[in-house]
Amino acid sequence: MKYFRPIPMTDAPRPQGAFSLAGGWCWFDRVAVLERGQPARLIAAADVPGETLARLTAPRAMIAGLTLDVPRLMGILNVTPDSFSDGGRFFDPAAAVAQARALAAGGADILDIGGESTRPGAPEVPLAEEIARTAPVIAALRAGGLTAPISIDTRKAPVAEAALAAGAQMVNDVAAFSFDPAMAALVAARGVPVCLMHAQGRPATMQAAPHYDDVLLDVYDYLAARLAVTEAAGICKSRIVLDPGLGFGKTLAHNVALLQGMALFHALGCPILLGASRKRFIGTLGQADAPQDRVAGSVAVALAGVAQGVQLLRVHDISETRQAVAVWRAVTIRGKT
Ligand code: HH2
Repeated sequence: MKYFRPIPMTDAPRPQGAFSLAGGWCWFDRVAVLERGQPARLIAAADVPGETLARLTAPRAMIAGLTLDVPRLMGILNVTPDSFSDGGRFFDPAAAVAQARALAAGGADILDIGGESTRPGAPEVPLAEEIARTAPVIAALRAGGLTAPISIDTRKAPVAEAALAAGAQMVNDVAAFSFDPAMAALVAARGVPVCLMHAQGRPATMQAAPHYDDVLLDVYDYLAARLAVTEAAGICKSRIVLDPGLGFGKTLAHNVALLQGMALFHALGCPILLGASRKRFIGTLGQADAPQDRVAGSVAVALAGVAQGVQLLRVHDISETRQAVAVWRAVTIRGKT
């Protein structure tokens, strides 16, 4: 099987005959053809098979009311005692509400609220507890007039259902419907967008010995398979976001390979979400032991994602990322600021 990874470019003017990448801010006129066990080779974009080229170039539909012709920021709020970066800081509902408002005021386009840590080694949170952590915070935000879209970060249908009833309008499932099969029916019935993320293994054991034949192509195949299952469950492709799941059953080398090859995922025809913020591989590369010391490295990864046309960045540090993306766009994409 052949895989087609566009080589994203941003400098202006866009040459004649170049194609828009997903209707966004990048263009491409060359594509790397990848095959398992073979060296990559470059071809002209015009020589990519028609269906793949159509998926690579088609503008993406709005997600939760957000157009995706510019990079969008998803602000992370973990209402947990044990998340790897912000665990315990926003466990108190009043602190969570205040942080959500601060993220929105700082420029978050959408908030991602979770009540179960999925850090390596994390234990599973009982259903009732996860609902009690998340739904009241979402209800309080809506009661207080917050209008920013909210996504619920959960693997469990009852948690998603309670969050949607409280005012969320998107589901972010790090298990891509493989943990709770009832998720697909819920998302289909409610007509909400969903993010499907790749993970190898479950949080409790996923970092024990992750293994891939070819991490980029294996993750691509997994996401393609989950996309097919999700569409078969009656969920329209225009409501599906895909995420390679950095840090979920991945070594440093795996994370780096995924980031370097990120543009491949555009060939699936859906918006891409990148969640690298403050993760351990950034600490390893940037020599920063504490998650809160990984902000600059996280911003660097976010910009690397934007340079490959990634539409959604899931980050803890909204104002720093917002500023970096705004400046990067101003100095890189002439005529598109
Ligand atoms: N990463 C985390 C949680 N949810 N969802 C998506 N779609 N992509 C990600 O990369 C992702 C995610 C883990 O980060 P965080 O929420 O900060 O920590 P914890 O799981 O410890 O609460």
